Amino acid sequence: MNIKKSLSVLCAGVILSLGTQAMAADDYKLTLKLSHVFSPAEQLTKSMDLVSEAILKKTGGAINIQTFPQAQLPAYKEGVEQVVRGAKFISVEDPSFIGDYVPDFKALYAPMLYRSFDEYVKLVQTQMVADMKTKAEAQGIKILALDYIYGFRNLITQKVIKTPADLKGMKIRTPGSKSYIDTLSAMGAVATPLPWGETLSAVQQGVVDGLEGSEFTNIGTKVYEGPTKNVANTHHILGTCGVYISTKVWSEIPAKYQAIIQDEFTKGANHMVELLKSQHGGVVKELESFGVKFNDVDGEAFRSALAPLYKEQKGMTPGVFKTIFTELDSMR
Ligand code: X3X
Repeated sequence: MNIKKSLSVLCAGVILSLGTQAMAADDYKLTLKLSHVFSPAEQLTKSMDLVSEAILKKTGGAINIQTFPQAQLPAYKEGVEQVVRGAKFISVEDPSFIGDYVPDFKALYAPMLYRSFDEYVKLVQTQMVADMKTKAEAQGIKILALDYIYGFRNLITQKVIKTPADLKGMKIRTPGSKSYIDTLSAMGAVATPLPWGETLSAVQQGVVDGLEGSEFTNIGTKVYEGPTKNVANTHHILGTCGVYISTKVWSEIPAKYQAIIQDEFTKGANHMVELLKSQHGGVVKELESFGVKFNDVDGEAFRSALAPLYKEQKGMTPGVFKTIFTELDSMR
């Protein structure tokens, strides 16, 4: 076959394959199940629904993300396991649950690091966190977002808490990750891990003496209706969720749809951060109208009680905490 003919055959082949890919992309359909533990009234739930709707619309119906709140599907550690197993599944959990795969995320989610939402938002845009995301991908986890911030977590109890000594012997409910258990234990409490779905009944029945969570959790799940009317402003953890999908599933999504998915989850997080920053003052006033009382705490006493948690744990990048503190100091 002469060169001219072989070139035209080659071009025809390329056009055909591009055409097939284009057709494949146009015929492409994917349904993903998105799981989280938040309640219908909480902004995280609303934001996930808004993002999913936007993605369905902008992909012309190709990417259908079905959202499942309140742990209707596997959540917490089990939700992340679904992602690692390559399920057509999106897990929305805080970064401590990724810490089981990439320990540096436990450092990112360590207690009393951040003074504002913005500090955390800036930190997750640094090269340090980009490197952490690359490590997560090596474990099969594609991270689409890390900053669905739902507020600083404070102590929510019947008894007024001001110092670590006030927490002695008190059973405080936490989510099940080691980060929370270590944090509340270091603060002086008896950390008592429970899924959110069992938490309010455990408080009502006196199984636990209190819990910890943000004002948005307090108002959104009606914690304030129970006996725990005192909030101690420890700001011990910045509650935030990431959005995680299997790298295998992600790699099979056509690039044009990947771009839309990534863009919408990024925009969704930015929207939620700005909305909750603007809403916090009003939520505090609303909780006070329901009889909730807020008190400041001995911040220095809690900070020194938590200091041992800044010691690098097994598998963490050497100097990871030093890098975090340096980045945060550069913002202040
Ligand atoms: O993994 C996502 C969160 O860290 C879960 O925190 P949790 O179990 O205290 O739930 C927060 C509530 O707002 C859920 O309604």
